[in-house]
Amino acid sequence: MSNNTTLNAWVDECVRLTKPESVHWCTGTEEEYRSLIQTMLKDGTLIELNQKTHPQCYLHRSHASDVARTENLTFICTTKEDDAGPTNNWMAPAEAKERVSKLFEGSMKGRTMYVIPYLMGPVGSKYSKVGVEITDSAYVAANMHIMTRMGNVALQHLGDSDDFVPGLHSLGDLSPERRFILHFPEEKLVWSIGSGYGGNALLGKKCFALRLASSIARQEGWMAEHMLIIGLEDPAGKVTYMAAAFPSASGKTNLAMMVSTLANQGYKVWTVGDDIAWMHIDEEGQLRAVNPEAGFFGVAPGTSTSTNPIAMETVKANTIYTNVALTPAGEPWWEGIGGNPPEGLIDWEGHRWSRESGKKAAHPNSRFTAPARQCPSISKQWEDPKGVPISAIIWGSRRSVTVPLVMQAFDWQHGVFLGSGMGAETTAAATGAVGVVRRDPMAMLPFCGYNMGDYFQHWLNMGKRLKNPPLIFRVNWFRKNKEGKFLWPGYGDNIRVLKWILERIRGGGKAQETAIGFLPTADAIDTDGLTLPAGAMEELTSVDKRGWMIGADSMEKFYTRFGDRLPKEIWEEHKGLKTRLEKIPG
Ligand code: OXD
Ligand code: MN
Repeated sequence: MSNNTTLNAWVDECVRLTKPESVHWCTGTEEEYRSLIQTMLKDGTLIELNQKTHPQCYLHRSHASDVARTENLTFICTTKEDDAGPTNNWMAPAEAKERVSKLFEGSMKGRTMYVIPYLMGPVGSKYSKVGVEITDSAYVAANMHIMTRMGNVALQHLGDSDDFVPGLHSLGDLSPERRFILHFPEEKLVWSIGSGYGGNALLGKKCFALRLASSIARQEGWMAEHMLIIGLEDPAGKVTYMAAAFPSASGKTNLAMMVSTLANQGYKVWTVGDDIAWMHIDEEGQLRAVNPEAGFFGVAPGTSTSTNPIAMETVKANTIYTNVALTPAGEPWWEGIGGNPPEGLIDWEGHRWSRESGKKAAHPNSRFTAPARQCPSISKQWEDPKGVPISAIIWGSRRSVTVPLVMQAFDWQHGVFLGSGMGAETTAAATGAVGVVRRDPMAMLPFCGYNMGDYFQHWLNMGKRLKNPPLIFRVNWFRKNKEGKFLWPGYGDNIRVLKWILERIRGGGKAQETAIGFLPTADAIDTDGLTLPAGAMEELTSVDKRGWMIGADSMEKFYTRFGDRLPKEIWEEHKGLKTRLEKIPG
């Protein structure tokens, strides 16, 4: 029980509905975390990893059909369908409650109900908000310990206010047929049943901090975005902060923890957040960002001491691994960790792995959950209650063709247009086909809790309120040549692109004005010490007229779906792009 009557009443209501055997109010202490781990080690939910090499690290294997976000089973439940918009699945609130309360009825029989008050955002920040998750999964409770500031600290922040986001979660029977992730923005409520997967079940993350928060932010005049936050330190020691939106599993954690290959020149990256940014305009008209989370829920495959040494350090201790493979030495293993798979490897489903099977040993969306505070590159400012001042906004996605390495928007409105029309190749972070290009505006397609036409308008309005709006950029580390080879080395060398962005922020950096935006000239990016294929920089900094024309057609189809809820400024920018492209000879 808490001292908050509204909260107690809601918990009672959930107890009546789900009928748990017992109720545990989480306090957020270390002892509580340890006892959750012990419970799961006993019932087989967790496997202890090698405690010598990976102290306090554990492996969880999920149900084989519960390994990623399920966008098709995720709904925005608003009274009017149009308020959810054409990009969200919609269900009327009454129908959603009626259908899904039946699934919650008695769903926690024989189970412990965990009540988890949690704070999204730094302690003591006026930007932070409280959520309370009720769950019957100890795995979820333990992950919430890492991902949020939870327990008493959240109750203290809440006091006797009723301003908290309740979220009811039950594993149900884990069947995809009875799985629903429901958001009620008008009530500020989440209901999730049938999945234990992070993005579906850790309700502070995508459900609250993005879907509901994006809708709350629009009403309150701020922004909740699917963005990492980094500080770029220059040779003089000055740090400039940037926020970057990338679709899921597209290298956000790698960029957030980048080890700069220009460290010898004095350029270094500090991590503030790797997934979500809450951004407010302060009294001076400056955009400031806080990371609402306290941990990283990162994609394991591809992470290695060469691609992301900082992440490898971060996940050495106090980490919960999900769906990675297990070596005979009791260590986690995944594709891309470096070296050959060891003899006797156990795959993510718990079976002996063999190369001949042709199967991946770790699930492509296997994850690590690790505390942010133990990240070697964590910024001194990461818990600053005021947030960090943002000087640049970056859109990025996987595009093997067309999109240049980097480009700068002409102005805020053009930058909003670039974000709104962003094409992205899909990844394993959600169920469904991988590698298909779809429009993923601001990398928020699966996470915007309201009509995206209104969302674009909100972005345009925010720009007008900013004294010095951050410059907006589009990057693409994933461009390939005709032979299918990456044209750009990526990872730590992306610092070279950030250096150009910093130069542009400071009024320098060589650039050419083109039909699609300001592009660096072929010699503008510092490639000192890099060996690139001949002509790579020219290809990476040129305009592919045909590719952009095709892109513009696909944008048009996408924008048309919003009818008159699409801001006229977006149509204006679209027309401007087409007109400029048509003027290019050839
Ligand atoms: C995530 C995602 O887990 O975007 O961050 O899917
Ligand atoms: Mn994400």
